[in-house]
Amino acid sequence: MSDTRKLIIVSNRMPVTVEKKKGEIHFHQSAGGLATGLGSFYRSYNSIWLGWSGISSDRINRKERESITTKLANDFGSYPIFLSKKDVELYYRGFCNRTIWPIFHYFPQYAVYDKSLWESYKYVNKLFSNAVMKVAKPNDIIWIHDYHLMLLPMLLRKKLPNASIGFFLHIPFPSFELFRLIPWRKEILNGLFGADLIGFHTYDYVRYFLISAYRLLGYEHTYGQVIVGNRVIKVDAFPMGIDYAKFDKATLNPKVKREVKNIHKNVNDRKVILSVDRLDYSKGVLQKLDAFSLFLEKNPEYKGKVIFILLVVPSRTKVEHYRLLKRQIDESVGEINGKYGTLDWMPIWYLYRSLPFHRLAALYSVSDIALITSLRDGMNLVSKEFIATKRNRHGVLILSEMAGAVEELGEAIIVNPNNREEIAEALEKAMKMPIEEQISRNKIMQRRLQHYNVVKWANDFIDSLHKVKEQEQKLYAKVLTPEREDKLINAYVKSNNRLIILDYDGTLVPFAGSPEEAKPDSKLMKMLKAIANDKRNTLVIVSGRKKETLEKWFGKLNIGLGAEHGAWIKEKEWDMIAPLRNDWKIRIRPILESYMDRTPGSFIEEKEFSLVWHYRKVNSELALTRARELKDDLLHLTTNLGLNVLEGNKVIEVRNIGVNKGRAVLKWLSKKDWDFVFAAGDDLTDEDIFAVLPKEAYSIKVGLGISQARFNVESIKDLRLLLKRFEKAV
Ligand code: ADQ
Repeated sequence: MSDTRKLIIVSNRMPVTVEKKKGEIHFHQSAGGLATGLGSFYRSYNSIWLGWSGISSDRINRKERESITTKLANDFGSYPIFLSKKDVELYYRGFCNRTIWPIFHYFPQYAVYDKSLWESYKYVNKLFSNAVMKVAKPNDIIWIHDYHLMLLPMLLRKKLPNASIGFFLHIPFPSFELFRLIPWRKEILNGLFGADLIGFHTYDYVRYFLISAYRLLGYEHTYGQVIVGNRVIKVDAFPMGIDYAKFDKATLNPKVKREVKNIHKNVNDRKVILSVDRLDYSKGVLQKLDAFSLFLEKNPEYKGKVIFILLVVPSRTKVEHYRLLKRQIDESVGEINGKYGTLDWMPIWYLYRSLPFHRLAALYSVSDIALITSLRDGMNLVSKEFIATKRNRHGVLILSEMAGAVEELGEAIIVNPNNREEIAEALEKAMKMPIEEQISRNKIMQRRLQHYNVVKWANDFIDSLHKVKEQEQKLYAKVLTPEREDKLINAYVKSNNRLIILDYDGTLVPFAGSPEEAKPDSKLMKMLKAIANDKRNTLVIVSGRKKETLEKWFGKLNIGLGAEHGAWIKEKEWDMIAPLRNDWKIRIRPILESYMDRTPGSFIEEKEFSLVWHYRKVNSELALTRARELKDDLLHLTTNLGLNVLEGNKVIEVRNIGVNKGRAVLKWLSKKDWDFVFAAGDDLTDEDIFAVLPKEAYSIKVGLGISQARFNVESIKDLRLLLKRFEKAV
């Protein structure tokens, strides 16, 4: 990084674990996907890592606390957060692992919803926020990891409005139907939206998240970009990679070589199936044991010729479902070994412990098959590590279609973890797969993994974070600041021939459906009247509404009107902009009607020269799908009929080509030599106005977002305050 900003990484656990044994403090590097993944990356930056030390604060005194902090800062570039036994119980074992983990892994039957756990989650997120604030500078880059800290982005955003904040979720983001079960779902989403960039492993998780954001908070997105107030938030997929070179080269390491020899001695020429997982119900360990048993039953010729190495890493042993699972695994292994084992052959070798790298790599290396049957898995790094260790060598990966890794490892044998027959058949297929085929499949996957390794992943994430910030700055560059507003008012005061063009819905009043709900309030009428009565002003309102509605509302004011997006205009009398046809309606109306019938909450509005399908009140996902389908259906027809299909704010409108607000505005623009031109609008249809204005005109988009307008204001309220100044200026 060329600038002096720090990179602050925040995760539940630091890459170092602190332990107290027999009164002495020990430090050791933690295992686990994240620590392994980021380890190589974060050292290359001017960075600091914040996280829980792993030791409960009740077990250490103040002096120990200080010495731990100093040692971590000096030797590991880390800053510890101390949690009490109670915090760990309620926050970590509680809300994180009894509420979020089961819901996000599609185990709602295991989830508990308990206010005291939620309160603790909020409290610990605040502790993290306080800790970050002790080290952070206003413009630092902060990268927050995983489901333990989903409230942290917003807590930090409130204190550091200019910081670049990224969030990455390592576990799946569930479908809306699951996510909505959590009583505090909105608070969680709001917490995440404090980040500038929200990253997931796969595009599916991105979609699920965006749907939840839309349904729960009403946030819409364009290509994964969400605008909230004056902020731009990007949501995107970054499939986490591994430290490829480390695994690729592992078999050259003498320690690994020795270990490989050892294993070979014990295995003889038997085939080895390997299973590596943390102890977790989401990993489908029981399912693979069951499938292995079925495989032996169906293929008795493999009895005595295959060994299943089951490596299970202890995890969350104090949470009840994990303890139960451990018992079930023990029983299942015992049963299978009891049923099939002989005096000189034990089908399953079961290890329940963590292993040092060289032993894990040796296991990857000697195994013929890796069997991964996660019921849900954010990514699954084990599958990638296995493939990386197999450079130029054979080995077959059997991978669950429920693991995020499947997106990149399509050459593996893909299985549904709930289908025991399919897994048993996959084992058989893997056993029989020709060596050349194994190598050629692996090569394709290796190229991919080598290219998008963990460093590239991390760099990609940070680069995207910078880009979002730049984009936000660009949008912000157009915001009508007080200084710019003063200049505009100055120009207004000095001019004598002013043209003021205003859109109506979404610009002067909030969107509403019926004319009754949307009619102008008395304050607005008073202001428009005052502006119109100034002899130097020509005020025009151009709207998509029918001419009858505009006439009713504004007919008595001394202003120009454009109705139906400019199909009709009124200076003194209403007039058609050009000879227009509407005989096409007979063909288009039945199509819109069929959509209306199948889409509860939608309705059709008929204007003289257009037909509009409104879907504001339709269930949001259905609305998006239907709107897309309808546009596709219409596009085929409308080109031949000389029609245009236009998407407005929750409407799709069909009308004659050549009718648009810009064309109507040209009528007024060409009338005089104006010395002040002003236009304000909010949606796509107003872009046609902005497009025809002279360069020096003051064009304003209400709301942030990409626009041809020169300036943005944040809200209708801001625009009305500005217009109020027109009224007041003399
Ligand atoms: P995990 O659920 O921990 O990670 P995984 O992605 O497989 O799952 O990572 C496990 C890591 O632990 C691997 O790097 C592996 O090498 C290591 N490991 C496994 N067994 C070991 C053993 N016996 N001894 C030592 N090390 C061992 C979470 C999500 C995943 C996501 C990762 C990263 O649940 O879906 O892939 O984060 O984002």
